[in-house]
Amino acid sequence: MNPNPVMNPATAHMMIWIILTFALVALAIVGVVVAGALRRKKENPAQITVAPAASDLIQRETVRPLPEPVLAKAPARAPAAVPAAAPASAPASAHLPSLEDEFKASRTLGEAMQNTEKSFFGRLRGLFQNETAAKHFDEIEEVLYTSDLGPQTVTRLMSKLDELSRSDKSNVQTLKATLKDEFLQIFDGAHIPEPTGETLAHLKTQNAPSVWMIVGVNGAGKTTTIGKLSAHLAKQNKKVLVAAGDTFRAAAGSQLKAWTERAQVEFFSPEGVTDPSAVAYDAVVKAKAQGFDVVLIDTAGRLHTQANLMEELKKVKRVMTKVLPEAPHETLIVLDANSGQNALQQAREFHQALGLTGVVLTKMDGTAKGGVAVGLAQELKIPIRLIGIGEKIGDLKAFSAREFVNSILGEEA
Ligand SMILES: Nc1nc2c(ncn2[C@@H]2O[C@H](COP(=O)(O)OP(=O)(O)O)[C@@H](O)[C@H]2O)c(=O)[nH]1
Ligand SMILES: [Mg+2]
Repeated sequence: MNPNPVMNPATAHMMIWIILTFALVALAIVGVVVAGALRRKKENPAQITVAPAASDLIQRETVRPLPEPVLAKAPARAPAAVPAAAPASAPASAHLPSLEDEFKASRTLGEAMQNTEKSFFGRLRGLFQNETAAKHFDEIEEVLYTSDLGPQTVTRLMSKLDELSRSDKSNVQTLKATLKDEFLQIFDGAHIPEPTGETLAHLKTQNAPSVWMIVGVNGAGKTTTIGKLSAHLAKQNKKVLVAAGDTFRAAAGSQLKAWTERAQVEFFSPEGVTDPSAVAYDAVVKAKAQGFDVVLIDTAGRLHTQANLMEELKKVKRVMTKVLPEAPHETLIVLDANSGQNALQQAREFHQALGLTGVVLTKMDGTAKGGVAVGLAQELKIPIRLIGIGEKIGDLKAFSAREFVNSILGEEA
């Protein structure tokens, strides 16, 4: 008789096989499902990383490089991270020198012009450094005629040299002294006083507010100059308002804002106002009401046509007189020293339309030209007030005719 009344051994064996088979099939199904799910995750990670992808996008937007080339450079871009009240140890500002250091590190005109050996100045300097006299007269003549001084200036200088006696013409020191004297007289004729002390010279800051309108073609250096100028004025404890009057180019406002943050002065760009005259008008109203010392007004350098630009600028100038009859106290044209005789032409046109009170000559560092400084004084009698000698905030100097002439001729100041 079978001791197990429930199941005989053959049936039990079969049952075990059936259970094992089911378990294997179940395992296989689970395996296929898991593998499928893993593959889907791999192909489409966004399904499982929605939040990081969004924050990534925001971050990318924040660090997108600003469109203006100048903003890619240290002085203009970094200020956003350096608010006036930032602690000195703020890590974002660690790579930026302090304004004080930048001012201290800025060069003299002579140093900035060291790299201009091939320029008109460099060639003239070279002639006077080498005292083998005899053929000097001809060489000077050649250098002058191939310079960007402009024909009127060259004629004036040459006729002065021609007056010299035969022996004087072969004396390097006499030639040099004669040219020096004539250059200085040309600058005197344009009423360019020598700067005194630390101030950026002879610009009208005695009215409160003093309104300075900055004009010139695109790329000449208007916005950069305003940035440098505002820092200089702030250093002299002037309360400065910078108005974003170049409403034509989208990037112009942000470039200017970055400079004002670096210079730690107030930026004025009313939301949604696209008319530059309205910006200028409102800026002067604000400056008057809030006791600002100086208002700097940036302007567009190009509109649809040159005639449009001039009309627009005339209007900007006109509307300000409704708030302050004598405004703008200075209308300064910014000219790129590299543009040679074109700079003279630009100055002529702007002067005719706006009545300029002075010139800011930029990029004197490393220019192969620069003789235009003399041409401006000789032909237009517009005083050169400031010179730009680099892209740093301290690279703006009061123009000194004496220093300029000395560096042309390779003399110590
Ligand atoms: N080397 C040098 N570059 C300058 C000087 N002034 C301006 N720049 C550069 O000239 C370019 C145009 O300047 P920007 O101020 O935007 O000109 P804007 O169009 O007249 O406002 C920028 O890349 C500036 O960094 C200067 O004195 N020296
Ligand atoms: Mg600009």
